[in-house]
Amino acid sequence: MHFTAPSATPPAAAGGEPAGGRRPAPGGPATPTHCPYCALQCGMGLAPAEGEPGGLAVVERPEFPVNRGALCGKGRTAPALLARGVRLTGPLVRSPVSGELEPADWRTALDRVARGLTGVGESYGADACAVFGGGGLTNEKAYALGKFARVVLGTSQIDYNGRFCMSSAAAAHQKAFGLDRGLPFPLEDVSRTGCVILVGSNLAETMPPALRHLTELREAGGTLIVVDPRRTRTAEAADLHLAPRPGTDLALALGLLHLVVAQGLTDDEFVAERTVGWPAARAAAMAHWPELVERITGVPVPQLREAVRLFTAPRDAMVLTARGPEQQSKGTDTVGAWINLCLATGRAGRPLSGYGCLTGQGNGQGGREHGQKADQLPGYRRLTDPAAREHVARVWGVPPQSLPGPGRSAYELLDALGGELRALLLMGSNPVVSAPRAAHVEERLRSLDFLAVADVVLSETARLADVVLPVTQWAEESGTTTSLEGRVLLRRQAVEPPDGVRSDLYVLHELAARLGVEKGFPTDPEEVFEELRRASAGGPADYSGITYRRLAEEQGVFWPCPDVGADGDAGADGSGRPEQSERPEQGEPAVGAAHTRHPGTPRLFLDRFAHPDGRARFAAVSHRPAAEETDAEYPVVLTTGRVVAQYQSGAQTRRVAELNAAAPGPFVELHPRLAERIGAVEGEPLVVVSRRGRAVAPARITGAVRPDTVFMPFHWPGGGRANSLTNPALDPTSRMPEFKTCAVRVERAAQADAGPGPVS
Ligand SMILES: Nc1nc2c(c(=O)[nH]1)N[C@H]1C(S)=C(S)[C@@H](COP(=O)(O)OP(=O)(O)OC[C@H]3O[C@@H](n4cnc5c(=O)[nH]c(N)nc54)[C@H](O)[C@@H]3O)O[C@H]1N2
Ligand SMILES: Nc1nc2c(c(=O)[nH]1)N[C@H]1C(S)=C(S)[C@@H](COP(=O)(O)OP(=O)(O)OC[C@H]3O[C@@H](n4cnc5c(=O)[nH]c(N)nc54)[C@H](O)[C@@H]3O)O[C@H]1N2
Ligand code: SF4
Ligand SMILES: [Mo]
Repeated sequence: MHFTAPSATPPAAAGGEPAGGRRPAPGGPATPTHCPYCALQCGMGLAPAEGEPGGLAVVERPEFPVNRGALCGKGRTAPALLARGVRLTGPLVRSPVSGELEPADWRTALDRVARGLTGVGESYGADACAVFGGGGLTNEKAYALGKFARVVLGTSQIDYNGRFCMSSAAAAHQKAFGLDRGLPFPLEDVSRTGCVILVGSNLAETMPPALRHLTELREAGGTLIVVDPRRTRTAEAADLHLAPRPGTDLALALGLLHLVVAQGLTDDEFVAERTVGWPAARAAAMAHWPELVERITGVPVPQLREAVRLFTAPRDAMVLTARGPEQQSKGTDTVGAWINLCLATGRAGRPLSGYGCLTGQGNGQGGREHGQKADQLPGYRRLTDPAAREHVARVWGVPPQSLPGPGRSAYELLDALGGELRALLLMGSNPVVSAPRAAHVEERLRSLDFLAVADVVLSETARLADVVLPVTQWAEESGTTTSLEGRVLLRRQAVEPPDGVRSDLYVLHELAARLGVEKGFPTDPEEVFEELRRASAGGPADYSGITYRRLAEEQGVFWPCPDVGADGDAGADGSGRPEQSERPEQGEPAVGAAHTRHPGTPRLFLDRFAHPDGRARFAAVSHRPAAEETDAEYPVVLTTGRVVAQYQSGAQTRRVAELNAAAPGPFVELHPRLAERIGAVEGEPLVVVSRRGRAVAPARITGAVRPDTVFMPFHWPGGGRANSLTNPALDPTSRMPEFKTCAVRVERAAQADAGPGPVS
């Protein structure tokens, strides 16, 4: 372990460093940066160290307020992926002779990708070329990828894995508040409120350093309620654990609101002054009386009452959701119902109260703001908004009418591969493991005329490609990410990449040139960011007041942060003034002696919500069943999620020895009663069968899961792949697949082998 003591900590944030990155000599000071993995974006330092994996040692950065030096095992071991032998170090091109991926030089590989894309475009039209991005890509990459799709390929067919992540919360945020930022307040506020309801988040495993804020909340006398069908490590830390049947959170939230109304606990003044739509939402909640909700969710009425008591006793309270309630075919309505609870009780729109979504990927927030989502343009602008098209087209130097309209959502895009979509450029995702109904998606990927994958490792999806482009990793390049708090952060280069590796920005630059666009795709991340500032200016997610220099000096900057003439430069659009928008401005521009600088906006909605009338919208929603309910043939509910030592599709973390030792493979978590019924034995293989497919993994018997539910983590490919089973039923608004509930049957492997053949 190369995790060193705080004494090795670099000077605070190293203000005044060259912004774009530097290459320290061994023994030199650490480069302050952020973790390559999840949305917490923990601050860390990277110190040059001979003999360490990747030539770097991770050191603490206690001054960064979100994690205060603490890191989980993934962050601590991240440099292991920089080592040769683990990652890709040269392009691969599929040989027409052997049919295998073989080493090639960059020119050959890029020529091949350009030919693949133009060939399909010429034969089938621009929309036959698709692009798939990732929420792990920096803002600069996400921005450049969206621009590449729309300007160079001229295709409407671009979406990204964030659709599988927080799209339901994003849609609910937009509806309720008129603006979507995961947390409308800094994470630190969580420790100072009175009560937190954490819905379907296993923070103790998915963002371990954040657990500290919940511990502090309880130490200060606040209470924590966790809603999860499993008694997770996070639930263990709660005052109250509600364990609903997966897919029933909507009924649960409505039931709590029913009790709030029945007990006269609504904040009528807040509702009258700051919201719209209460009568319809109230009526919907009144139809969900406690006994009915107990029947749907399995949560006893006394626990519902206790939850309402804890939530309404203190003046301040928060609801935070994560993937549990969101990854459902009714995720948007479900999140809307939880927001209703905040609005009706006046626990929103003021300090230390409100609703937030715990976004997942390293740049899950920024990745959804700058144009890789099917319906969005940079600055969180809508692709269908004529003014937005006009503004972005001007920055891009193209006519607004040349910008394609919205395309397919992630699963719909993957499902259309090999049909209307003939070529795919994929950057920053591994859908063979992570997409719902993965065997079908894998088959669709195989049926493409042309597949190019840019990745740092040879992922399961990269293995299917015609061309694999090896790209640089976080420590080898600079770029910005936007954390779950909406805090824009600078990751700085700490080492040189190996010879055979290029950046994603280089890939897009070279491909654009080959496809006839010589300008507009710089390879320097800071140059891309400068353009992103202009493109985002005046939009909901306004970054125009943020510069690399500022990010190097401050502990990140919360958007919106319009350019108010900071540092003496001209306004972002060159006019000296950012465009006006209907966005609320909570931040007070700091008045300095020499210049003004917008301080960014740590807290949103304090005075008004972002709808034109300043009011929040209640959601008039009612419970509905999951897309697939259990029946005699498939009597058990499957839910899926994560373990602490593996990240996502595992493409990266399965290559890190220490993490693999901690979490070596898939498993099926089941209750002793279910185990007894099917004769399951701890550690022995179980077959889980759904209408989409089957998976085999050892039994893990625990009283921590509901007896009617089994849980599988989704980090592994092959026979234990959870996504062989999952249901691609989509939420009608967000197009989020229902990862969190489907119907399965579970059998002992020996027994299943004797039974009916596999389903497809
Ligand atoms: N170790 C690790 N950390 C990660 C990641 C990782 O892959 N590994 N990924 C990152 C990313 S991209 C994301 S999106 C976040 C995800 O972070 P989380 O949302 O915390 O992760 P999950 O394990 O998917 O789901 C959380 C919990 O939802 C519960 N759940 C399942 N079904 C339901 C339901 O119907 N209702 C409710 N209320 N709960 C339910 C599960 O039992 C699980 O404990 O984690 C981030 N951090
Ligand atoms: N059953 C089930 N399935 C799920 C979920 C669930 O809870 N249950 N959760 C869903 C969620 S929330 C998410 S976010 C998705 C995530 O699933 P994926 O989209 O598969 O996410 P990763 O495994 O992080 O894949 C990222 C890939 O990009 C590569 N990569 C990393 N950084 C870069 C970079 O800078 N450039 C390039 N070109 N490549 C890079 C990595 O090596 C890796 O191969 O999974 C979804 N799938
Ligand atoms: S919690 Fe997330 S950001 Fe922090 S070290 Fe772990 S993976 Fe990295
Ligand atoms: Mo995610």
